[in-house]
Amino acid sequence: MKTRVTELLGTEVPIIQGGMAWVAEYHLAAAVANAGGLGLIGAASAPPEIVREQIREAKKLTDKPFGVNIMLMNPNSEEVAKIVIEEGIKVVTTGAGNPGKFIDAWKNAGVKVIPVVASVAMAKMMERAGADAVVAEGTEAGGHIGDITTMALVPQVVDAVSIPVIAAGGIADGRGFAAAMMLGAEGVQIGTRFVVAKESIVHESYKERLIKSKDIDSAVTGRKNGHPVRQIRNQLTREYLKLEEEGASLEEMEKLTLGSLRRAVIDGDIKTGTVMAGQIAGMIKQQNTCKEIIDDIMSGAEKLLGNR
Ligand code: TUI
Repeated sequence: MKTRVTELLGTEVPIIQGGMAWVAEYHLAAAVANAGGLGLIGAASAPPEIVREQIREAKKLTDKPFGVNIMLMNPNSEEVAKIVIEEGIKVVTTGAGNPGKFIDAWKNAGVKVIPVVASVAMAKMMERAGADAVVAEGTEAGGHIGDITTMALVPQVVDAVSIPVIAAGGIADGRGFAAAMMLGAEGVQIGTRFVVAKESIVHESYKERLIKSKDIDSAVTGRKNGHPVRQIRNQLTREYLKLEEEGASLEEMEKLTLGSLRRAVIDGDIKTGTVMAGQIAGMIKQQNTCKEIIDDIMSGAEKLLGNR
């Protein structure tokens, strides 16, 4: 399937992988790239030199295009922004903030820039700043989220900008892909289903928790402090939400979340760790390879949409 997104990215299919903190490391990014999508290394809060290493390792595993996701709340994001240029990365996606101050430097270096946005206003601002496409991410997504659902956000962003729109949040199969296309998107970003990919280095306990999860199993922490994060409900979210309710200080809440994503993803502590996942986790029933995931999404979508 060819769209402006496959043209922009040089991929076989218009599917990009979410730039998930701790999860989106080079094995996953290379596996998605080799399967025909856009793999991404999630820089998250990693030290800049680790990001450079990750990029170099991914290059050893694939000759297909892959990108880097820059999490803008990371105080090191300026250094990471330079590293992607030095390493010849062709595509950058950004999350959790406004990448405006980096866009000119990336464009001058020939890097395609795809900010993740959660509102029409942000999408328009990014188009004006020179973005090549936007990911419109609905509140169904895992991790740090906005307020608007994918169903309401995507068509409003499509109407507001001329650059291609990639839909994200709540998409994990061919039906979701086809629905996104019907809303005017020209590609999708998939996170949660790739967490459970066979090539994903995520701890088995985390993957099994997602496979076991139901539609209503996620909770959103941090609504009060302005950093809402969707994750699977567990001991951590119950304690965190109780503190939030009681009006506890940020420091108290940070004690719970310090290192909590690593604890879940690497150590498999799904009780006191942060088990980020989207609302679509309830639909994921098994581990598959990235190639099986992408082929399943595309064949399901093509049955619904016809060959394009
Ligand atoms: O960024 C994400 N998802 C993430 S980042 C992340 S790391 C993290 N860990 C713990 C606490 C908080 C973050 C985990 N998941 N998705 C893309 C996304 N971006 N969703 C929403 C936004 C967003 C929000 C505000 C984009 C722009 C924005 O603009 C605010 C501004 O600066 O104007």
